[in-house]
Amino acid sequence: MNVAQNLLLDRDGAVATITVNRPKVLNALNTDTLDELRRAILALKHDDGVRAVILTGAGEKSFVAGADINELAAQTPAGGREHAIRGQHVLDLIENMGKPVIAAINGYALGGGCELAMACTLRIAADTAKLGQPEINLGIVPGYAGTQRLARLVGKGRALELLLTGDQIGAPEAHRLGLVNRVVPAAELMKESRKLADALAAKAPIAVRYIIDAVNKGLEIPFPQAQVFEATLFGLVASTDDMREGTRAFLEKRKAEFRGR
Ligand code: CO8
Repeated sequence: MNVAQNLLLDRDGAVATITVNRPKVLNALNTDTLDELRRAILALKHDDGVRAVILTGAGEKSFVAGADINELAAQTPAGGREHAIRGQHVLDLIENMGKPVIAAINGYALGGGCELAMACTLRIAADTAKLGQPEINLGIVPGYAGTQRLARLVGKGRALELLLTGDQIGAPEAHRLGLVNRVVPAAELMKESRKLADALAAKAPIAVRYIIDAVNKGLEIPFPQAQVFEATLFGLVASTDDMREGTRAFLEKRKAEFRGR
């Protein structure tokens, strides 16, 4: 289904797939694409039938090769700040949509593309993928929170090396650094992403949402408060049918059927 000019949206059961569809410019994110992405994520967030999302790029060459440099080249200081804030907002929505979003990195994930992948819950890379933050080579800094998410994902020293050299790294190196969760043969990327999405879609949706929340929010507040936050979420899940179903299914030696209630 075509939901927008620059995105494809496919829905199969509980799994939705968003494909950034500007292959002629290696799926670079222009303002319209970011806005379409924002609307698609909000729609999927509020659709109870969707339990996991896969995000990928059209074609075999690129996931997303960054923000659209045509737009960046014409940017004013005030416009640049607004553009960065708008992009950060969209990536925040992805990170905190409360459902697992799997980045299926099918090629270049550079600059804003790497930032987009980092905002996803999990990252599976094709063995042919290349990742990096090349902004420094354009005389700019990342603007979609790449300096922040990269340092949190791979540590300060490794993040500074990638950010300051602007070097592209291959999928195996990205895996070694912890920048991607898994590397698979390119031909199996979508199959493996779907397998993982199906597995996550079968989990208890409220518990999934709380785990994502606990990790995302917990990392930004002092540890003792984060523990209280976790304990509160633990108490909240005790009110769900899914908790009763999950524990009963274990005791009855059967597979749990979670309903998100
Ligand atoms: N923006 C616009 N067009 C692009 C982009 C891009 N990011 N990347 C590639 N393209 C276009 C090329 O211009 C080319 O167009 P054309 O066919 O009209 O010449 C087409 O895509 C194919 O690209 P190449 O011919 O360059 O393909 P190659 O295989 O030779 O090279 C590369 C592939 C290495 C990926 C190369 O295209 C490249 O280096 N691209 C730019 C990567 C980059 O620097 N990305 C970071 C951009 S900056 C950014 O993302 C900041 C994010 C935060 C912004 C905050 C808001 C202010």
